[in-house]
Amino acid sequence: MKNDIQAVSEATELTDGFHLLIDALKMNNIDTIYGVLGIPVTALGRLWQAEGGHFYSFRHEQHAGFAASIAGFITKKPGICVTVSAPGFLNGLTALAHATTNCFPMILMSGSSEREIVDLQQGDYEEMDQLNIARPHCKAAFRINRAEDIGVGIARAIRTAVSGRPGGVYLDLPARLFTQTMTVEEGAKSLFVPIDPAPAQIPAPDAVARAVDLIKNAKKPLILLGKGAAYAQVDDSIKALIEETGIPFTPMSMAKGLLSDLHPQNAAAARSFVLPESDVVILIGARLNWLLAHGKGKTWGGSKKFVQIDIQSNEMDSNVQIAAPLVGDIGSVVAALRTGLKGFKADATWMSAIAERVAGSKAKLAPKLATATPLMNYSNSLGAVREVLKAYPDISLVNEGANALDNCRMIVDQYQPRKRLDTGTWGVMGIGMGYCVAAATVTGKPVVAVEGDSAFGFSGMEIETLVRYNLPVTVIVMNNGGIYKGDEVIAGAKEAACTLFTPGIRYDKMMESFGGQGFHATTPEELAKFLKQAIDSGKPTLINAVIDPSAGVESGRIQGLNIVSQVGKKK
Ligand code: FYN
Ligand code: ADP
Ligand code: MG
Repeated sequence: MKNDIQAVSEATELTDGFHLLIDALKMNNIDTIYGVLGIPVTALGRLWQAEGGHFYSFRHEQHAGFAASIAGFITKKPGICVTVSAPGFLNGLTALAHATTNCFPMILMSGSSEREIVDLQQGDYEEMDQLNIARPHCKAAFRINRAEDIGVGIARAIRTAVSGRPGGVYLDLPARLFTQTMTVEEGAKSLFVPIDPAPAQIPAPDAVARAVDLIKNAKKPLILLGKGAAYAQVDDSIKALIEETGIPFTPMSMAKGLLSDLHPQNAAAARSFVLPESDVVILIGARLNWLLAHGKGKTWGGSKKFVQIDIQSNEMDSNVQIAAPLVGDIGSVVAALRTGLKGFKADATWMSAIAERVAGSKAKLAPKLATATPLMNYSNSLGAVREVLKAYPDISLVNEGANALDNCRMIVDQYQPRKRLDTGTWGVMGIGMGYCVAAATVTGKPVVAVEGDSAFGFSGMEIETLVRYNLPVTVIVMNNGGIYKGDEVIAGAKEAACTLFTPGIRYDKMMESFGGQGFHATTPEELAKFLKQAIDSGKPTLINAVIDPSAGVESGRIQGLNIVSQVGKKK
């Protein structure tokens, strides 16, 4: 019996949907697919690999999807995720929605069943109207029905994902498409590469003048860097704007490292001082959403004027009035601002007041990081991690959890752009192992994941994927035995408290059973030693870091969002 590969290569004059799809992706400089295979896309994976493409195969589609989403963030090229129909598609859809919400370019390609049967609801194998289900969760959803449309379908998907505000695109691939044939010559003619898929968007000169005027008259200007600024890959130009003007900056979580956290103008350690105290805030690729208290309230203090740089025009005024909207791509807008602000220097007394607060916060934090406790807590364990990672400025740090997330963001410094990869706009748990696979394969550099034990559980099975591809990933599970805390007792509960896991789990043994390295760390010294050893070995490793079950606080630093019942509470 001939397999698909032999059959097609013998019929040299014909090509088919499988091959056209592969050719279209390759000519667009896409070399990696993340996915889970099965009906009707298995042969696509086989052919892709046979033709030299990378295929990273996962145990669950959601993690393949998260991998694709973060690959998009790191590279500015759409990350590609391939799934089977109905359930596989739905599993991937969470990641597509996540990519869209976070403004990461990604394309989810799912095989789908026969439309004639699906549309009449006649009960096909994995019957589902995938195209319509995907629509609200992405920038655009397309279906390619004919082999001759594959070229235009891929071009449209790529342009949609990367142009303007980046986001997720769904591409529906009916099973029948893959086996449709065309002559090789016609097929080649039908494929093309989109010209300038993410065109520059130059800001209007009067908009720039308005912003320059506002900034020049500010007494206490502040630059707020969001993950859009990190995504834009104009690191040098943003750094120059900050250094030339002397304006202090504070990064949002995934913008940490765009300028080193140790940069003298970094105001992150004085966040609760600079946000209310500043008078003009320049948002670069950051939205005034929940993570920024919607630009109002006590987080921001009294009157404030915002300059906002964003490629999406209707992001302006989403929460409060924007005094100087700068609609355009960050590269073009920052260049225009630098020209307009030439010679301007922010008041040095403002910067020195901030520097004093920063030094104070750091001095307050330092002893907590170095104080030993009978069982590790978040401060001393992450203090140890911070010290080790100083020697590895180019590792990617994946981070999720509640306390594990908030403490790691505060304690562990970042030195290079796009190296901190975390839960993002949704605060989603489950990004962990998918992000690790993508970060390792895209950068070719080591990855360290700091994972809450609850967060790790969402993607834990994917450590087999890390082992299978022998990726240089070290996963630290901050094991306190529960969600938030591991010692909760609920009076009157029939079962163990609903926030608890089995006490004393050995996640390191799980890694060993798959063939990776496992370590069990009970002190900051052990954690530091194993972490260094793991990174240097380049082998997939899991460190089970035993954290005091009573350490941690409800919902980390966003307690205010975790509402509690007031019924029966004493006034
Ligand atoms: C920061 N800080 C520091 C330092 N860096 N102190 C000392 N040294 C250093 N290097 C201080 C900073 O000034 C803050 O203190 C505090 O540490 C926290 O800093 P952060 O993280 O910048 O500020 P904050 O208020 O926590 O940030 C708000 C936030 C962020 C909403 C943007 O918390 C965030 O990204 N949250 C995501 C949460 C999430 O998604 N969780 C997942 C779901 S968990 P003060 O200045 O004193 O305030 C489900 O339960
Ligand atoms: P954070 O969560 O770090 O604050 P957000 O995800 O809220 O960041 O905001 C990122 C913003 O960056 C989005 O509004 C998006 O439209 C914008 N953006 C992304 N890429 C670019 C770019 N190249 N030029 C301009 N704006 C961009
Ligand atoms: Mg926990």
